Amino acid sequence: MRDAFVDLRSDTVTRPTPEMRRAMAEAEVGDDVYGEDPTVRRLEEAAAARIGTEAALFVPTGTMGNQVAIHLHTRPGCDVLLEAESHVYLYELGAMAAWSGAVPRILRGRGGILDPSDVTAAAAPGPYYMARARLLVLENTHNHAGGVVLGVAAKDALIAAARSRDLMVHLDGARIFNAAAADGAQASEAARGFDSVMFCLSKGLGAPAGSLLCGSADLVREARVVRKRMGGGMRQAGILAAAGLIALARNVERLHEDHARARRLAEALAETPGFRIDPGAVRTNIVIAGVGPQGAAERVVSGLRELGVLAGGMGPGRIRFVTHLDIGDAALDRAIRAVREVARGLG
Ligand code: TLP
Repeated sequence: MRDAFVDLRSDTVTRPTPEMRRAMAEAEVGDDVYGEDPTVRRLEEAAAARIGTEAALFVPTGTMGNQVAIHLHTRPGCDVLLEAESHVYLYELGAMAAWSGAVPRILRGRGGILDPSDVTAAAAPGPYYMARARLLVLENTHNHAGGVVLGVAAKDALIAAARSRDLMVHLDGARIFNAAAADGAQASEAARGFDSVMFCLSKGLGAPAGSLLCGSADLVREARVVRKRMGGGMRQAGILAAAGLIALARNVERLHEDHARARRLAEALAETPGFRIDPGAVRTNIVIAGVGPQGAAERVVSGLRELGVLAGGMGPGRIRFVTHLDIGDAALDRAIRAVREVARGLG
């Protein structure tokens, strides 16, 4: 039934490929809480190799990966610096406060990218009775800003600013492979310098579930304890890890195809009356267009749905389209036709 739709709400909506399903069916498994699942081990090793860290830990979701890291890098009562529209702040339901007693201190970036001088200013040493930041969290690509890429040089400058104030640095790299592909870099370069990096298998890489928290062997040893405490100790998780291994092996090098389709969609939107977007700014698989006037976003989303195309509302006056493994050229053409038809109705 859902196959009747062109689903551009998120890259999380992909279904496992036949190859993934076969691998899942045949996966060698064991109890991962006892450290006995060979497929999970293989996935963790493959992830650490890709990201360039000593070790990695398989976690059920990106949110859990971020929160395990935040828990390890903070103490109750300390501040965490993060961008105002970051996923950790907007979509993780105050988890850093709930799990770790940490307090978010939001900094406003430009198009999702923080200015290093804002980091140094926010974490300037003060008297003992003033709020103290311990951690900086960055996001690459930046989802809410429209799949914005934090380039390697800008990332290095932010990490240097954080180090100058003795901050730890975590990367929400849910879409780090999209960022690296668009930047012409390796994921390990995009990941270099962080104390911990989380990336998701369940987004552009097309796996049904799962994320990895990557870092030093010591960090991952501690992370395993926190994951269990948060209820994330999965048992025969090799069933999921098997799909993740296929995702890493097959679906990293193809991400530029999603980016090209996203750009094509952005160009079509730019030419359609009623939509506002700079297609040149679309470098990865997320396309966020402005629509006006007030209330138009909901009308566009429901109009598209009637034409068999699913997009996501992103706050007042903004719509998000995300390309992914299950969106080929024909599906994209259908989405573009639907956008044009809905725009005619907006008048
Ligand atoms: N993003 C989802 C929604 O929650 C918005 C999506 O459809 O894009 N970091 C980033 C940058 C994310 O975009 C997401 C999910 C996560 C973390 C959380 O991953 P999960 O959903 O696995 O907890």
